[in-house]
Amino acid sequence: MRRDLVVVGAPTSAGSYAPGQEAAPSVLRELGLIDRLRAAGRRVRDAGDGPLHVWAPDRQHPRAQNLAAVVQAVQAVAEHVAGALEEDGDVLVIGGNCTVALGVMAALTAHAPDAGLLYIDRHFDLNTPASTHEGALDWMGLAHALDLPGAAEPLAAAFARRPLLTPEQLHLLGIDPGAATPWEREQASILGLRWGSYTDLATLPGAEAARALGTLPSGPLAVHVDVDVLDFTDAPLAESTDGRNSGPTLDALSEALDTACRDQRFRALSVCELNPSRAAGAPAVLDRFLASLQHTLRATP
Ligand SMILES: [Mn+2]
Repeated sequence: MRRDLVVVGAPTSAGSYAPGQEAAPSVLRELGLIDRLRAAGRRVRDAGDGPLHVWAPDRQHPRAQNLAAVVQAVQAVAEHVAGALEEDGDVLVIGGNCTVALGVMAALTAHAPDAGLLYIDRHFDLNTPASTHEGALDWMGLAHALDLPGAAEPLAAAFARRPLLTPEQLHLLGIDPGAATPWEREQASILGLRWGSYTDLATLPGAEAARALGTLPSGPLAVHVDVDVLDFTDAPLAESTDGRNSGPTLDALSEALDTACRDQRFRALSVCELNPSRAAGAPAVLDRFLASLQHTLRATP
């Protein structure tokens, strides 16, 4: 019997390049997210949403835009997830920006310090306000979790643990090294980060997930998905359109998630960077995505 499932929304695009991702929790709920998870046999509690933050340009802090709102959002996620873990639930977090993974890990490591994170993303998210001029914190999350040089103080110090994570607690899948900045490639190498590529995730999704799970610690497991890992032609869901004709299809990603989220250590899944307006011309993809979540989080083997 699987644990009860607590659903949390993190409707924030504060760390984005533009608005959109803040709408994902409400759009997925409207499309029947909670009922579909219940139909999958889970007992589900909808814990509601954290604070709503819609991206706006931050001209006072151009290289770390909307930092205070990003911190507030991740701290709200941490509180929600801590509450769910206290009642012995599994958690589904619908973002929002990829920074919400920090909130999940803050709660999970407070619960058990040897928690692990499987981070599925086309990007390393190892940038800092010093390494990129773009100022969008949504691809700087892991840099702050690892407290890299140049990290923004309020985000690196947002939780009781600092650094929030060590490299041994992490395994990344779906990475496009060609989309990484030179700083990110250098840091991944210095830290000895374990990662797999978007091509391997596309062709061997189950094996890639199993390989990653084998390297992660024995404590509770969080799985994080940036939907930008998906082939945008197959599944136009992400803020970033970098994935056109590359990366896993939604079916392939589902196979990886099925392996990861059915691991004995599994406690939390976060789904981020989903911009529902990307699917405006192909709305059936949102339904396919919900079907994938329903399958991944189902109660029965
Ligand atoms: Mn990404």
